[in-house]
Amino acid sequence: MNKTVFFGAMTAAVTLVAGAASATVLDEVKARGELNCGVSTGVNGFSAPDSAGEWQGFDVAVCRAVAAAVLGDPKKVKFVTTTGQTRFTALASGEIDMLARNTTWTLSRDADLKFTFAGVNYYDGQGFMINKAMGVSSAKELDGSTVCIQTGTTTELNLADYFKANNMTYEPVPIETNAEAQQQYLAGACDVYTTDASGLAATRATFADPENHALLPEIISKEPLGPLVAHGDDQWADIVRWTMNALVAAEELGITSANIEELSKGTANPEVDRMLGSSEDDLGAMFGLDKQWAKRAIAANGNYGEIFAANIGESTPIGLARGLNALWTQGGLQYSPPFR
Ligand SMILES: N[C@@H](CCC(=O)N[C@@H](CS)C(=O)NCC(=O)O)C(=O)O
Repeated sequence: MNKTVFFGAMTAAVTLVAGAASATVLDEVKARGELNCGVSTGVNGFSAPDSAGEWQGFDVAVCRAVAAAVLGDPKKVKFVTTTGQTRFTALASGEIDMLARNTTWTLSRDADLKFTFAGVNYYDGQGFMINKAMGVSSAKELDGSTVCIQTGTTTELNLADYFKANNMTYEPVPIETNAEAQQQYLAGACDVYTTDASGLAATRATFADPENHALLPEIISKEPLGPLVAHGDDQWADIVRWTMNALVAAEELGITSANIEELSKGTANPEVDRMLGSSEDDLGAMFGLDKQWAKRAIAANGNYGEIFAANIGESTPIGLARGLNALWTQGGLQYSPPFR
């Protein structure tokens, strides 16, 4: 074999192997016709089935936006329930294409477990809930208490750090799901329930007597929560990241579910036109989607602010203020890089 033929054959072989190994997540999702999205087993307002069995919530909306962008239909999602313990195996094994379940972005989840966080859809921190009858007004008074705590979480680790740093002890009551935590806490099996403050607010909102339970003022950690995908497929990570960015950018640019149809006919704002697919630029083609991907993602549940207000905002029983999750233009941290 002469040199040229040999190298030609080598190149062909390498291309073949690379081709076989590179069925992308996007290809798989399209071929399946459904997005496998990992959610929690149930946190009111974030991800839980409604009375008709339809999944609803702030995290569920991220799954639906991605399905709308990729498959053209926000309903083409299979919701796969995961616990704090099972969520990472489900993602690493490919059982789910993405995880959208109040998961904190940490160094070890990134570098050791090998996941890519697509961004932060809720800036949170860990808090404590107690029954007011306990007569405690600060976490510093919790020495010797029993604490319900979900396993496989950052919550467990922060709790240990906080009590150690404050020279206090506690008795953990390990639990698997939020429903179990709620049950145990209400039954008095633990004095305190600790988790992300948003989760505490969501849980308390389902109690028959929310007024008898207090969230203590201390927030003991940073819990930047967001959706994640497995390492190894940057195109897929980009799609999830930019779908999230589209929701935030839409709020900043004033694109809402009410006006998106009208705006997508063309506006005086070139960035809006690029996002909604009415300009010459084809951003979607850069990661294997069409020109209307972002329009569909936004139309699925509205912009970030609409999703927040409808599921967990101040007019819902959960009653969360925007706080750190306000847009950067309103003093918060929600900020999308430019669409260009
Ligand atoms: N953000 C923390 C904690 C997340 C967590 O497990 N939260 C609980 C309490 S809100 C939860 O989602 N439970 C829902 C379930 O058990 O399905 C982490 O990533 O480790």
